[in-house]
Amino acid sequence: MTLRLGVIGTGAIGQEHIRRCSKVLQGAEVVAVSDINVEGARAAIAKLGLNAEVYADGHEVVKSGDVDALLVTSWDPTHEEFTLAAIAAGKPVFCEKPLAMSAEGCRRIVDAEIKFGKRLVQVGFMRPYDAGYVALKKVITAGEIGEPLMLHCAHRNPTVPENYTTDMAITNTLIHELDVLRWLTEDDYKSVQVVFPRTTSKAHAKLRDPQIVLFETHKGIRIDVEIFVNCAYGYDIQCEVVGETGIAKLPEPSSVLMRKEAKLSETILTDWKDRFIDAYDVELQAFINDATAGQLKGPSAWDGYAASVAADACIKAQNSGAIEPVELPTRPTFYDK
Ligand code: NAD
Ligand code: NAI
Ligand code: ISE
Repeated sequence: MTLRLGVIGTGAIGQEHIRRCSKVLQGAEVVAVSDINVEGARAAIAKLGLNAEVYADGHEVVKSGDVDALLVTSWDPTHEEFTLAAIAAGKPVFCEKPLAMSAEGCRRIVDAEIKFGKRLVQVGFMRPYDAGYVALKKVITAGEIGEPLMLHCAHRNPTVPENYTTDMAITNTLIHELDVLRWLTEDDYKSVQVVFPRTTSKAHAKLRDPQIVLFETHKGIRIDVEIFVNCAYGYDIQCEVVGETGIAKLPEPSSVLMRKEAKLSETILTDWKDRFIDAYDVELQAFINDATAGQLKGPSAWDGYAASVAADACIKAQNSGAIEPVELPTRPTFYDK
């Protein structure tokens, strides 16, 4: 059976996901697309030689009788609306991160999904599908460095557009760490503080960059994450776990070591599309397989909610300068594995 996909949002990642679902992965075809920029949507499918229907309104994609499942790849503030519409239509939905702009919005999705009675939502947290993070978790779980005590992480982008604001460093960027570090440590956040170093001259007026986010978890692990989205030199994701008996570090993406012009060098990637290209393939193939089988298993609406509960506390901490509690309610049994 071929899963017929409708894609809402044909920007950067929408085009990437349309390409991989049509040309790389098995078991799916893109039959409908939509974007508020209708010409952009048309160009996106023409570029790939696809014969998908183009709709002016994402809700038409959700309702279309030709569409079995949805990919929501539009701007962050639109995710909640389209995910709720997919649940109301009883269709599986892969929603890019963040699931919604606040914990409250994510909770509405969780409640709607529970009311429907079956998992319909997978959130686009791809790092748990990345071979490097999987290898790192294996080392920790095997007890090779003892119990984790501290994590030092960095999320660096070379540059961001002018509409990127200080809170988006949390909701749009740190949200990946907020999810993957829960998964990696099998722990939840207890409190958070945000401190601002000297701001880079490369940041636009509405952005304080870089930021350092400091967490304590329930087990007492201390985590520092540097978010630096105008770092200029590349797209660089770092994660170092300090344990009782050793240190484990996220592997660097492989690259050729060059000796040239009196320099020893390796290339650093500059684009998120390339850094996690394999992980996106694996996460979406899993979504296609699981949606076809009628049982989603990837990052859930609850994971999206848990990340947003922490994100809300981070934004509060950005504004207060104080240590803010992170209060995650008990997970409903509906989300037990
Ligand atoms: P983008 O701006 O390039 O593309 C977004 C597209 O959505 C635009 O074409 C826009 O016109 C369209 N859009 C906005 N509102 C819409 C609506 N209501 N209906 C239909 N289309 C709508 O952005 P992007 O870089 O592709 O990011 C899209 C989403 O993907 C964001 O939520 C972002 O957080 C997420 N993302 C995730 C990753 C990741 O690593 N997991 C990477 C990039 C982007
Ligand atoms: P983008 O700006 O390139 O694309 C967003 C698209 O959504 C645009 O084409 C825009 O026209 C469209 N759009 C906005 N509102 C819409 C609406 N109401 N209806 C239909 N289309 C609408 O942004 P990008 O980088 O593709 O990001 C899109 C989403 O993907 C974001 O939520 C972002 O957080 C997420 N993302 C995830 C990544 C990941 O690694 N998982 C990486 C990059 C983005
Ligand atoms: C983007 O939306 C992503 O999700 C990327 O993975 C992240 O590195 C970047 O900061 C976001 O803007």
